[in-house]
Amino acid sequence: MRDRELTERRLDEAAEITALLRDLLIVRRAEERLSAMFADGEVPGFIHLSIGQEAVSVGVMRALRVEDTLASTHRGHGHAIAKGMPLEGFFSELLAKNEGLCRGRGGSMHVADMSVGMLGANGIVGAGLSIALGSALAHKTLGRNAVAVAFFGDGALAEGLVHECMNLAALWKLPLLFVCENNGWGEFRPTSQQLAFALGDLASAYRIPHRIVDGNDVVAVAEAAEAVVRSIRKGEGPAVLECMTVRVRGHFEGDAQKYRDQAELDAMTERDPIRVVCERLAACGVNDTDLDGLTREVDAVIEAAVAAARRGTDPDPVAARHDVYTDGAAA
Ligand SMILES: Cc1ncc(C[n+]2csc(CCOP(=O)(O)OP(=O)(O)O)c2C)c(N)n1
Ligand SMILES: [Mg+2]
Repeated sequence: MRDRELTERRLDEAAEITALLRDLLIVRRAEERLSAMFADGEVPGFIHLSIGQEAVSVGVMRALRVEDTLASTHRGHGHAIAKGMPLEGFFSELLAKNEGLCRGRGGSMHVADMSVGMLGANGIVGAGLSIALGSALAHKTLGRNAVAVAFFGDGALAEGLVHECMNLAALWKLPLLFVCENNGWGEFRPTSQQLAFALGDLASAYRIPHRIVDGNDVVAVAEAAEAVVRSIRKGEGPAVLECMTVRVRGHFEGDAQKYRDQAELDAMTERDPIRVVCERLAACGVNDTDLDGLTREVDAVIEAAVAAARRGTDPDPVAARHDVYTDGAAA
């Protein structure tokens, strides 16, 4: 009987981990698709890919509900997709189509979807923190049992806004989770050359609990996120989750990364989140994960979204002035 219970528990765990793997693949393959479309000149503007960092988005989102909100960064595709933004609206937005979730006006760095609590990517480093802080204040003031999440990179730690937001979140005991994606880089320099302190020390200065986790292990991120989100929901105030991860691609798509060591680039495959999750599955006794089959299934979903986005309509240049000026009637 006990053996059967153990086997069932292991199967449940394997099914949960396989669902996380699928979510990782959706983010990975969507960004790889975008990368190819960008190289073909199909995506206007700049894109920054989160390839290698997907376990942070997927793991944190596992702990969130639809009413929870998040503010993102310039590297925000994973946050958007993992929070539940429909892929068709996402690709339409990235292709600047009228059918995009922001009617093509936001693009990669300002993609948003209020209906799933995704308050927006952000081209201004650190700016998402104050948006998440405001959202957390709204959750608390309106008595919603919801949590706001501020995603930011280690490069943002040098911004004054991070300090202001930590102070207010702690002072007002807001339901705010700070998630730092620490990939060791800020643009073209290691952040060790940009920062005089560690995030844990900063959090303790504001008396905010800080937890550090392997950001390439989606199971570890999901477990840590569930624990901290539970305490935030209970009204215990903000928390910081620092996810140690790896930026696989250049700062922006097209950056040749001549400033990085080949050894560092080679070591990244060892810690690839998809590889790590397959190891997790093997530890549960699942050695026959059909990664190719799962990838094909995910690719079909992505391809359908891309095809629908391509059928979308281009905005009329005259519409550039819409939503900017009023007609004066209200003045
Ligand atoms: C306020 C502000 N300062 C500088 C920049 C230029 N900039 C863009 S990304 C970046 C580094 C961001 O590093 P990090 O926050 O670690 O994110 P990562 O790119 O590693 O994901 C900088 C300095 C900016 N966009 N906004
Ligand atoms: Mg960084």
